Amino acid sequence: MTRVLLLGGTTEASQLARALAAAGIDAVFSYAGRTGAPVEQPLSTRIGGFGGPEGLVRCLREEGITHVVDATHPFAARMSRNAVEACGTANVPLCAFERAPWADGPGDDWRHVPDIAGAVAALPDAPAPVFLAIGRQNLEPFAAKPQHRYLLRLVDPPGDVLPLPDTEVVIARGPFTEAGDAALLRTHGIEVIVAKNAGGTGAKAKLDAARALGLPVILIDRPALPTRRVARSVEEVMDFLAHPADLGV
Ligand code: 3Y8
Ligand code: NAP
Repeated sequence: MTRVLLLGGTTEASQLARALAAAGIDAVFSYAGRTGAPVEQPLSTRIGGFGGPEGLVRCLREEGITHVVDATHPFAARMSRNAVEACGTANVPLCAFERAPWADGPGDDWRHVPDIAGAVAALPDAPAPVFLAIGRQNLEPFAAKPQHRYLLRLVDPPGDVLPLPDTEVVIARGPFTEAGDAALLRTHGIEVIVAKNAGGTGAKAKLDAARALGLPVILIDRPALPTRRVARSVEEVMDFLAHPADLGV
């Protein structure tokens, strides 16, 4: 009997949750518990960490999970690595549901950097208004360049003190629109944007707005992940659920 653990937190995960519910497939949706009020899902939902790979193995066994779909964000690297390890240990088939990275096109002025440190290094030395659109978890390294006025967009109000001296905070939850992001960039006189190469549609608006306004983007590459089966569509995930034995790695 199929019972799926869906590691969520992205647009694709929510899309897949709707498809699994519509197909009447038994599934558990999992959030890390990063935000105060995550979007409701049409599946039974658990919130919080598993307690590392060992905790995930216990969950797989106790919940009788037959398949795991890792639909977490490309930058949720620890979760993805733990899923590969735990599914190997528990011998449970795993498939990632992942969106392709964004690729620059005509009119884009993107500077690709390998990681957060690379993004800090790529920022100019002269003070500038910067839209730091990477969320809340990776702000500390930017304290190395305190001279900039940082516009931050966070899902929830920042409880603790922010590590940057000159910030303006916007509380908003995506998905965002190009018009809305263009207005945000203009209102704050933004001269450079820092973003993760998240892929997908929910965070792309700021890149489209940057192109329209002729602004440079410092784009952070995704962290490397272990080899695992990857699906690029709901149909491919459904095929994995029907035929988990196929390699398709
Ligand atoms: C908790 C669940 C859905 C999922 C929607 C997607 C799109 C909107 C755009 C900007 C970039 C950013 C951030 C972002 C987007 C989607 C998706 C996406 C980027 C929620 C959600 C959870 C999170 C966690 C949160 C992180 C933060 C990152 C904000 C829910 C809303 C910057 C990533 O305060 C914190 O601690 C927030 C942490 C991880 C990155 C960071 O390091 O701070 N997402 N985002 C999930 C959980 O608990 O398991 O609250 O409903 C989901 C979504 N956020 O169902 O429609 O699919 O990517 N999320 C980035 O891309 O750089 C915002 O502002 O332009
Ligand atoms: P991460 O750094 O890869 O994971 C850190 C720990 O958080 C994991 O080891 C695990 O804890 C727990 N965790 C992460 N995702 C989980 C999930 N879906 N269900 C249960 N536990 C989870 O993760 P992150 O980058 O903070 O991302 C957390 C959540 O936000 C994920 O759902 C992700 O899809 C979503 N998200 C992240 C980003 C981003 O930019 N990173 C963007 C959009 C959405 P244990 O070790 O205790 O098991």
